[in-house]
Amino acid sequence: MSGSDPLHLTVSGSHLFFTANTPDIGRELWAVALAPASLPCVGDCNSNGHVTIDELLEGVNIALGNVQLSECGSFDKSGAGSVTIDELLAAVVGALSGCGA
Ligand SMILES: [Ca+2]
Repeated sequence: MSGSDPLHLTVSGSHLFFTANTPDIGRELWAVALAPASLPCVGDCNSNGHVTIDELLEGVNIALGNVQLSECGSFDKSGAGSVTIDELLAAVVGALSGCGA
């Protein structure tokens, strides 16, 4: 996509929308479906596509330092080596409204 100058990247639902230039048509709107695996599923320790209460508790314990991050690395969305409040909230949202597959 070099030289196509993609702009206006916006994620809405399960799609990424953006505009890009093509030599034939000029700037037009594109939409790319995001694969389920690319959606964040923070806190899904066993990678089954669901965040459960016990997984949330695991994340809280990691944040408190009671449990090693290696017990559930999927809480560390930012890759910073720790679990932060926003990552716990992301896990809660995943538990309430679903995530991943
Ligand atoms: Ca799970």
